[in-house]
Amino acid sequence: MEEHCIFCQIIAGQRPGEIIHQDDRLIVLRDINPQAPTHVLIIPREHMESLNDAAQSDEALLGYMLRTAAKVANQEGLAENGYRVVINTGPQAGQSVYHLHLHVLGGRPMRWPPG
Ligand code: DGP
Repeated sequence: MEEHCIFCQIIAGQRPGEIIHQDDRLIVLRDINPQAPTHVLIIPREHMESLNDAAQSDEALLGYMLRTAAKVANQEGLAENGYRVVINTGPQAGQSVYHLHLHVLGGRPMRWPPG
């Protein structure tokens, strides 16, 4: 746990958060500032600053995060119309919380390319 990390604090129960699913490897949290009708975050319990820090030993975890994204999207009723999975990495991509997380967004039409 990183003491000053918002997501580590939520995982540790030191900060409130709407957690809709959790297990031994990750939590699924509703985003506090949703950018779509459904906007959830898939967050590994282990602190890792960004995708850049993922090692070969994290490959199973990364795959599990993606599969969880699909499962949650289905549970949220997004499977038919579609949804988007995003990992912002670094300042130009708009990463604001430096604890790896995956966004799952859906419930409205989306444009490409993203802004
Ligand atoms: P990113 O910009 O890709 O690093 O995404 C960080 C997301 O985390 C952003 O969409 C807002 C969300 N967020 C920041 N602080 C909190 C918080 O305290 N609680 C929750 N639920 N979400 C947060």
